[in-house]
Amino acid sequence: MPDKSHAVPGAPAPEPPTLEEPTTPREPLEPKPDQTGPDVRTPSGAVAGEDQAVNAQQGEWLTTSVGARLRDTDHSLKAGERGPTLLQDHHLREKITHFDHERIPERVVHARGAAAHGVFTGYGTAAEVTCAAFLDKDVQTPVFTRFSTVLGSRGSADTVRDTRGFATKFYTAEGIFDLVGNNIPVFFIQDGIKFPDIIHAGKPHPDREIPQAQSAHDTFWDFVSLHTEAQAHTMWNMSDRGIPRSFRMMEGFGIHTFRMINAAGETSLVKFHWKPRLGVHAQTWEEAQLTCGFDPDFHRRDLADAIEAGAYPEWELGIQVFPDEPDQMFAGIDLLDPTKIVPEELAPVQPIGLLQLNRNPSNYFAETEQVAFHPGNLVRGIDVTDDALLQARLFSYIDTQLTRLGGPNFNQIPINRPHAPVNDMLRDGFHQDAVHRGVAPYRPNSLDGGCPFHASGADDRAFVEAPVEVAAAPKTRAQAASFDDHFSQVRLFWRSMTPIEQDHIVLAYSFELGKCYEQTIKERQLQCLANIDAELCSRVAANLGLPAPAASESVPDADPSPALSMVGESWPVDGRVIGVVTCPDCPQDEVAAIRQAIFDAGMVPLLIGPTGGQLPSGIPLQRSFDTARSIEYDAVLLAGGIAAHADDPRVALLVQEVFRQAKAIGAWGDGDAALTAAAVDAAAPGVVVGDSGEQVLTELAGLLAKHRAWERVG
Ligand code: HDE
Repeated sequence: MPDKSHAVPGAPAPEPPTLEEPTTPREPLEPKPDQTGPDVRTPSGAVAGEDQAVNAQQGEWLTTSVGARLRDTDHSLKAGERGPTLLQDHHLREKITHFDHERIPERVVHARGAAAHGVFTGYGTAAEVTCAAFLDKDVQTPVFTRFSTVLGSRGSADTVRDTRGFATKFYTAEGIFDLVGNNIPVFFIQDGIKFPDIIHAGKPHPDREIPQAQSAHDTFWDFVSLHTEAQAHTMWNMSDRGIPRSFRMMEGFGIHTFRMINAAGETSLVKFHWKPRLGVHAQTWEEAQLTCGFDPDFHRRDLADAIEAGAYPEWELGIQVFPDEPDQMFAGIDLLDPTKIVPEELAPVQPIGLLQLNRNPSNYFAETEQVAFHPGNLVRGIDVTDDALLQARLFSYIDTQLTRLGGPNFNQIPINRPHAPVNDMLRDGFHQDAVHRGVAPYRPNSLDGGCPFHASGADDRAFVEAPVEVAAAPKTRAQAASFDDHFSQVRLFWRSMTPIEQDHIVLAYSFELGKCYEQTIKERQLQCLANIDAELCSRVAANLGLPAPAASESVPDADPSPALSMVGESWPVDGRVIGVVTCPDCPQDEVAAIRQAIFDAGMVPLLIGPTGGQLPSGIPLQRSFDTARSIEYDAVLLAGGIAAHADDPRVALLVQEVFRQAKAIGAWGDGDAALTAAAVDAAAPGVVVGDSGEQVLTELAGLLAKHRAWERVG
């Protein structure tokens, strides 16, 4: 049987370390096989070579930042062994000074993130609506995707209830296209001028700076209950979409309506969607809370581990297409209102390409932290609309990098460098990496031979600003009446949920409002819920111990959209994590066989034993009864032979939590003794008991494809 122990991801280095401190000088180690940096480009987009090591540390000796070799970096230069440090110690000063400035400001929003490199392949199916070359059939474009939470600081936990960012940088041959979206298709506000307000309300209170990375507090609910256009986004947040199981199992949305332009110059309005191949899945609220303590890095670990294990996450990019009518409405929905969706039943999502993430970054700071997205990074064939939220974003993203990345040359940082030739007339500034030539960075000029020239000719591949009409209208700080309905789509969402999803929404509102201090804020939000749905309102009100108000507005009904539900289908199980509870007394050949079968099914086995170390057969244990916790596993298998440990309270806790979380549980041989000891019903939905491990695993994988055995808790 081939040894697949390497396939359990998480090793910190490409080679196992030696016990003794190494003493033989050598070149720096290569990164691990799953890791890579950005393609090596010059600041102006030219190919600089294949070897990414040219950007990494060089040689076998420790040096200063300017290459002088050092004999000692452990002792300051002093007047005698016990004397004062000398000011002339340039190495000490350089080392400490650089350290003092290692931190840069974190992103004001989306500070907490994780990213991966990958490739996007066009299907060619968008040619009717856009001339964007990267969407042509079989064109492959390198990409870098960063996922994030919105509210938390850079060091906050991954599994808080929040919106997730889903930003992709496409390094196309026609320049960079950034699709900077979220995992929720509607936004809190209809006009970007209110962004500081919603973010100030969601961030920790300014007096005590609590709570971190959460919306369960007074200022958040104060704002969204007064500012009712936020109710749609808030409902999505309270649904299971707010606590994803994995970045790999999230949809993504461009939110705004964009304009596409085809080769004939015709325009269409579109909305972007990312559809994950693994389906859309969530943690339970209990899991999300446990995970914040047990593994605050759960989502970034999951993404990196999956890529390291070869379970490359994939999403199909799709578009909803609408005619570019002067009113920019579709089926009565204002396409410029980013708090509204167009249900997929009214405008199907048409697939236009495939994203695969297949390489982990080799340096978090250089890549994930320094990547700078900008919704104004557009390519020929894709343009913006007048959505007032998008318009404000077009200003913000460049502006924020000036502080965050320390000057105007952030596009020259390796991760931000385009893969298309850059010939701008921007010059100088902090951290200028390009060495421009010529004397005339202005137009028109004759001294530099007139360079650079405007694009011209029949096929100049220049960016197209669609010549859409702008209505002559008085200047005003106002918005259209078509933005005024704040509740009907929230009701649509609620009524599109299955009963179990509705239960979770009720619990989420109850938890969040229950954490508020001020009664009036709870009452005001209950009034919003009353306008959305009377049953939702009365259930939350009952949990809060408050009366349920009657609706204060008459809200039009809309047909439910089944596409919004996350429950009911089967999905691939690639990269899912199976915890196998085992022990030295279990038949070793059975454990080895099940471990191999899990690998063969494209999943990752984590073997859990009474202690760390390895089993008598040499199979390594990844977890002990002390370090294992339910939240890590998508399903758990109880090995035959485990009966001797069935009464261990740590095993019982694991089994009970996994059971409560509606996850699949399997037991073979006498493994079911652990079910009995945990008082778990072996006949309950989602529990599989059998003689053969392989047969139990097959059934377990079938259950896992549906994500959870909801009927167990429904
Ligand atoms: Fe952002 N947003 N945003 N945003 N946003 C930022 O840009 C902003 C909005 C989104 O992984 C910042 O480089 C304003 C909508 C993502 O690096 C900042 C407004 C959507 C990311 C900023 C919005 C997003 C950001 C912070 C209202 C979904 C993370 C650092 C007009 C379609 C990108 C930075 C990454 C980041 C401003 C609204 C998504 C300050 C002013 C709507 C995924 O520029």
